[in-house]
Parts: sequence; C-alpha cells; structure tokens
Amino acid sequence: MNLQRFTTAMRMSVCIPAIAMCSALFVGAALAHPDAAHVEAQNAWARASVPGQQASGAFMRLTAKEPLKLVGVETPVAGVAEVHEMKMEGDVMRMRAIDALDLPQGVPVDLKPGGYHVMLQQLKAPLVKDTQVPITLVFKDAKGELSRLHLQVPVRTAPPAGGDAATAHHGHMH
Ligand SMILES: [Cu+2]
Repeated sequence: MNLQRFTTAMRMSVCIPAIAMCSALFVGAALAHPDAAHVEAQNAWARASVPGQQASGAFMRLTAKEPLKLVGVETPVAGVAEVHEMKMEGDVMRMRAIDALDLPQGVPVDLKPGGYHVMLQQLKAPLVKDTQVPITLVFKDAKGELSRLHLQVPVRTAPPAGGDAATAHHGHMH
C-alpha cells in the first residue's frame, strides 16, 4: 500500500514538470504564428547557403489585409537583413535596399528570386537545407503604427511547389 502511494506521488511529481514544459512549448508555437500584423505570408522559403557564403535570400508571397508597407526585417541568423529590389540598369541587373515595400490591401506581392526579396547578409552560419530560420517582418500601417509578423521559414534549395517555379532558374544574383 505504502509503496503504491509512493509510486503515485512520484508519478505526479514527474507529471507536473511535464505539463509545465508542454505549456512552454505551446507558448513557443503560438509566438511563431502571425500576431498583430494584418498580413498573410505564403510559400515562404530561404535559400540554402554553403559554408563561407556571406549572403542569401528569403522569399514569400505577402497579402496585406489593410494597406501596409514592409519596412524592416529582423532575424538572428544574419548580421544585416534588408528588403531589396532588383532593377535593370542598362544591361545589368542590380539590387539595392529599399526603405519600404508597398503592400496594397488584398493584392498579393511576391518576393521572389529576380525580384523583391529579403536579403540576408553577414550570415552567422550556413542556412542548412530542411531546417527553419526565424524571420520577423516589420510592417507600417497607414497611421504609421508598426506591427510584426514572426515566421519560421523553411530552408530550401529551390522554391516550394506552388511557388513561382518560372523564376526558379534565375537564382539570386549579387
Ligand atoms: Cu539582395
């Protein structure tokens, strides 16, 4: 009898930390989902990099539910994260950082190889295929208020199916 009671007590003391861990995981998962920002991100992916490579790109389709501007990128995986655009200058395709990317309400805007993209520079470690990297997008609404979208972005060597496959072969130029 005493032994059984002891075992039950043991089980309970094991259970309680397990529950605490569970709810901690749940909170972690909740944070990984879109919060305040009124925008949807689809088909997000980041391009895998090789050791020694300094930069890579992240891509997705953004659809804002109210007029927004994408004004910043935050990630622990890169020293510098910016929104870039690519433009032809004469015969040369060049890219540069932009302060804000307009996201009209309800209109999908593609960040894709050869076009707008999230530029990750000064990579702190290679982006490894089949892992995920945390990327937070910062948006500004019409009133100037900021909101954030936290994403766990899968690392891939090519765009996901359903992404814009037609542009896949252009790659990311520097
Ligand atoms: Cu770039």
